[in-house]
Amino acid sequence: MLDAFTKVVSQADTQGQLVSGAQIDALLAVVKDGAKRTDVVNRITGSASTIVTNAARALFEEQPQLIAPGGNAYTNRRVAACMRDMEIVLRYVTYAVFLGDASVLDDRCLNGLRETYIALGVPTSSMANSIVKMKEAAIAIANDRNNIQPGDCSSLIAELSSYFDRAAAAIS
Ligand code: PEB
Repeated sequence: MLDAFTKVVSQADTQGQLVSGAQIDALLAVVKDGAKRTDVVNRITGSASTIVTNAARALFEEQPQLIAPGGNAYTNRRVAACMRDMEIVLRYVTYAVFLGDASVLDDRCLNGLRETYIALGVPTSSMANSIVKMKEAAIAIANDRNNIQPGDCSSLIAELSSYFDRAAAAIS
């Protein structure tokens, strides 16, 4: 599991090079945005169950066949498994945002997940769709203009968005 700093060091080490000025500038930006980063994590964490519940509701409204007899999320047990999976993905996205690096998301959540879903008969495009829905909700909460101090959060929100996209792409 890497963070933005360990990643730069491990890449430099593999190449036997010093950490460059450009890399230091990029990491300085991570430090300067540290409060924003932790705030984004805190907001998503605090609203995690709302994000998951609303995304699941929207998914099942759009694709009612999933919860109808024969659907992969039919029966309460499977709906619960489905919402648990969504929460797991959301949790790993918050870890990635916290660290400023996707490796924890890749290694501990996404690695082999698509194959697992195929084996289980979980429709991967629907699962990816649920992640996109969580992405929209999470961004709305993290970037709520009525609730944050004025400032530029665009690069952090783009980074947040990229972790959701990465998760959706890995399974679809
Ligand atoms: C991945 N999901 C399921 C299982 C596993 C995962 C390993 C099988 C074992 C179990 O049920 O617990 N586990 C999950 C994950 C990690 C992990 C992400 C990461 C570290 O360890 N079905 C749908 C929807 C979708 C869904 C599209 C949006 O129709 C999910 C939710 N996942 C779903 C369902 C099951 C499941 C299991 C319904 C249960 C399938 C079954 O038991 O038949």
